Amino acid sequence: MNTPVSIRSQGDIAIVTLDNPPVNAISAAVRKALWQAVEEIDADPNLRAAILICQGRTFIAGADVREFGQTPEPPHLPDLVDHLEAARVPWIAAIHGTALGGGFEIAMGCRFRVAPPQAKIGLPEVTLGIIPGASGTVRTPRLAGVEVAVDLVTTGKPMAAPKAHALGLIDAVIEGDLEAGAMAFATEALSKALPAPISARPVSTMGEAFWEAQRTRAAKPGHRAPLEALTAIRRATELPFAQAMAAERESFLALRASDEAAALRAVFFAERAAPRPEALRDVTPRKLAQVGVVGGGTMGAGIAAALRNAGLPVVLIERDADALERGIDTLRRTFEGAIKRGKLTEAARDALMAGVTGVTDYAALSDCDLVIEAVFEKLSVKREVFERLVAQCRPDAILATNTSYIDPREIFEGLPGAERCIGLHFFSPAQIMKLLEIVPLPETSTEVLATAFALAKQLSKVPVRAGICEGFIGNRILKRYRSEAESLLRAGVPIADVDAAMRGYGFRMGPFEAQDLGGLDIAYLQREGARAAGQDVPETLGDILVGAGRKGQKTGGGWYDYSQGDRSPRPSEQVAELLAPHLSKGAPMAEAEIAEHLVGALADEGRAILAEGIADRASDIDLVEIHGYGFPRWKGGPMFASGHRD
Ligand code: T1G
Ligand code: NAD
Repeated sequence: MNTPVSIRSQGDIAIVTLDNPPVNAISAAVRKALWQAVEEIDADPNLRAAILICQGRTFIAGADVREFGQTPEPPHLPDLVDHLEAARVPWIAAIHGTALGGGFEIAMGCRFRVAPPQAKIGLPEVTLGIIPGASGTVRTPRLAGVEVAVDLVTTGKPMAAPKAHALGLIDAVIEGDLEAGAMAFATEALSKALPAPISARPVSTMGEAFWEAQRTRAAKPGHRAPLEALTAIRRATELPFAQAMAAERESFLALRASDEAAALRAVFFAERAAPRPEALRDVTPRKLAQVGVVGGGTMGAGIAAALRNAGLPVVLIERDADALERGIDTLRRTFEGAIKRGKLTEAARDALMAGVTGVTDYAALSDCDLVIEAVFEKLSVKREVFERLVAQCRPDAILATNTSYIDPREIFEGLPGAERCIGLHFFSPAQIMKLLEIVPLPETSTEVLATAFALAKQLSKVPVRAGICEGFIGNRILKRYRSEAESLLRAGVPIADVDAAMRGYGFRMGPFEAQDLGGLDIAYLQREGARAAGQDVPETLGDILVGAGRKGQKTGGGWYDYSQGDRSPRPSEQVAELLAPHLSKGAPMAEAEIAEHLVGALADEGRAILAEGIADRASDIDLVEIHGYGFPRWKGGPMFASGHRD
């Protein structure tokens, strides 16, 4: 029979190798095989220790997410972890890649954990809407203390091996060959008294103030898992081990069947399907050795930073020396921000900047494989840029525009080589936001399209194909969202109630607060442009505010008033007066009803977008909303939340 586990021995140490591609997820077959391995090794009196090591790109990535909808088959994971811990011989987990969720729980069933410096450990269950279900909330505080456990379990963020070592989560960081290092560690460990199994170690209790502070920090509206995780850790500090385990299991099983877990699983799989559209399966993307960026403003500098972070050399071109200096400065400030947040060293910043060539002469773009244009949002400016690009770039170089609204067919119209032209719509700040809308022209070749998807993967972005329409997928839905939010105001719902309702739903900001932050003038200018072009665009409430000079926080007020240096919104008397003639006196609306109304509008527009073929799948629309517009991930996106599944 084909088993995912093989055992060999070296002297008195067994080496147990798990091989279950692609990520050694713990399926029922893996649980059975590991259980069996414990028994076999215990039955061999010549063996004194066992090393658990994995094949492939990573140690165990956790429970098999694909089995979550099914009835779990024995042996159950918590029992397997106990079985490992109670084995006659001590086990040593040799962790490469990532030990996540059930993978780290198995490692905690082992008496020791060792890992190379690049490895990571983590308990990401909350990101799947569940809590650890095999002692993560109960063993972690016994292993490394309550604070460390709370951090790992409630944020779900992975932790690098050196930090995990410093905090006591792993026992040694191994340089060089992992198996050889683990063997040496095992031999040394066998010469000393063994530490107590984790379940037998003491755990400290924390006061009410600690738990209260943690609840406040971890709470996210409508997201149960982080608070349940906190409760489970608290129980682990107050109840005996076995009782805490039983309670953890109960909570885990209840959450596994919850709406938020279903939503987060759907997003998990949608994100992994997105970079590989079925239609491009057999198309080989082109290699990109050098990328040009035209325009070093907000977007151009951000795009250049994203490209550099992925290791691509960049040629940044601006219209004159002054603008170039500003662009290079913006780019450098982006990296300074990362240094301040402790994410980048100064040496790394210097290396990133050294890979940027700033120019004002288009001839410098002649070697680029791809050029991304991010100049002013004006058709004539963009057309002029592309005329120069066509003259200076290689005839096969891919030419991309970052336009938000302009029809890319108009931008490229009449230029030779439309098969190499494409829209690449990044979001601001481009080095941080995960979404990339990929907008092919009718003529774009599949090779160019596949290269755009491959670039997204290289930049760690979530790519979504969007068809051509005003605003593509995201900004088209945003327009509908804002217009529906205004229609609620017209019906008499107060501005602050709409924002509070959307925050209560899980957005970080409501639609009006978000406009005040980003500025009301951008959408206003876009509407004005459409009006100037003869389109019938009715006056919005936002137009009235811009007309009165209220463009958002940057002008001291938009939908709300702001005091200088303070970003907290205060209801505005001036706004009340300006809008009064346009608002009716309606009955108050409950927050849930407001949210339902607005999410329903997002999904309605999404359905129209699907029907027109602007998006390929409902889950793509959900990814756009989650990664570009702050839709709460645990609600799955507007399509998922409205019951629309692919
Ligand atoms: N189950 C099933 N399939 C998984 C999987 C998992 N846990 N993790 C990844 N895959 C698939 C994925 O769908 C893709 O498949 C392929 O593996 C490569 O993934 C009891 C209940 C490990 C860091 O949340 O974070 O344990 O699309 O493209 O970039 O307490 O995968 O190729 O067919 O992401 O190299 C907790 C999730 C589970 C880990 C590798 N574990 N995985 O990244 O590859 S809950 C997680 C990851 C749990 C216990 C609880 C990453 C990775 P396909 P990839 P990668
Ligand atoms: P911006 O005004 O900050 O930057 C534009 C830059 O282009 C300026 O630095 C300008 O000097 C430069 N430029 C103008 N003409 C040029 C030329 N001929 N050659 C070289 N450089 C030239 O604008 P932005 O916000 O970065 O927007 C750029 C594009 O990205 C627009 O099409 C916009 O719609 C789109 N976009 C913006 C956002 C956003 O949130 N700001 C998001 C997505 C897409």
